[in-house]
Amino acid sequence: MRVRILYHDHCFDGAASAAFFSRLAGDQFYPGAEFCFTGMAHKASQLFEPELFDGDVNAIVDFKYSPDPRLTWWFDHHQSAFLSAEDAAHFRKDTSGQKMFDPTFRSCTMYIATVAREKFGYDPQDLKELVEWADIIDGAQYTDPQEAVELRSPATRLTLVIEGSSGSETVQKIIRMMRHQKLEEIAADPGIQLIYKPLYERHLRSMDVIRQQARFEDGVVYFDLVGHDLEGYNKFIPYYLFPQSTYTVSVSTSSFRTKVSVGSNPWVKGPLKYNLATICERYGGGGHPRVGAISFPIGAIGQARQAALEIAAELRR
Ligand SMILES: [Mn+2]
Repeated sequence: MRVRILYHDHCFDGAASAAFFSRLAGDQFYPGAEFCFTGMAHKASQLFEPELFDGDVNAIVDFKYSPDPRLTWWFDHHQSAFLSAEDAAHFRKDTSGQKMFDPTFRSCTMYIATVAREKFGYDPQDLKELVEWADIIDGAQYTDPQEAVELRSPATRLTLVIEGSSGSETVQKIIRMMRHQKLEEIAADPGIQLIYKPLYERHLRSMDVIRQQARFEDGVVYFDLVGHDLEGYNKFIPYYLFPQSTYTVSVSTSSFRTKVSVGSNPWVKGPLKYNLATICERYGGGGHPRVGAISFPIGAIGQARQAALEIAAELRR
């Protein structure tokens, strides 16, 4: 029996969701199953190639819905969970009881853990730390920008590795470790340390670059990282540098896309004026009310910059 798990790649919550779901699946439903993981990224072209669903059981966690009949399980908490109105209608007709969506959860890991406990009576005590940290990280519940940026806890150091490592191999190694090991142990693993060190240097460099590039005006921090190869920078750096800011808009590039990121300062108290997922959806992107993104094709830098400038102008109003 092979269980294929598609998860949101380069995201702590995506990795933790994959680890938690694989434990639920192995302990409660498919004993002895072999788990295979596939990291999913938002991109401008087709998301789900048909050959992705190659398991006896196929699951998607912390990522968009697919109407593919081979999909067995689905858990997501993103406001923009459906690629189309047809997909949303397809989900509403589902009768399996194994496709679940609740955008009120701060993290998909907490969502899966809650459903596992309430619906399936599964409550693994050894994964409590993982679930709590996923909720802090994905829900931006850090005490202050220092906690998020200075990387003093194992979970924040692992976040740097998960967000910054190239390819999916390292993230999948971490997912397999998350199934049974403490975060402290994983972060201290010599193989993970080897990847962490250069990423930490890059993290420090990204702070310098953002400090140089950023323009702060009417509550909005705007910066352009095109040419700096810094996609996956720590998204709390702008609020560490500009604690009085409310929103961040940035443009960055990677090997497979040009990305506009739109975020809000989690330490600003009270409701925000704009829903960032809704703004990003207008440009073909999505996310959550307080953080969103838009993916453009490689090379579509002009188009991405125009969208970013328009959004920054809107947020300054
Ligand atoms: Mn998530």
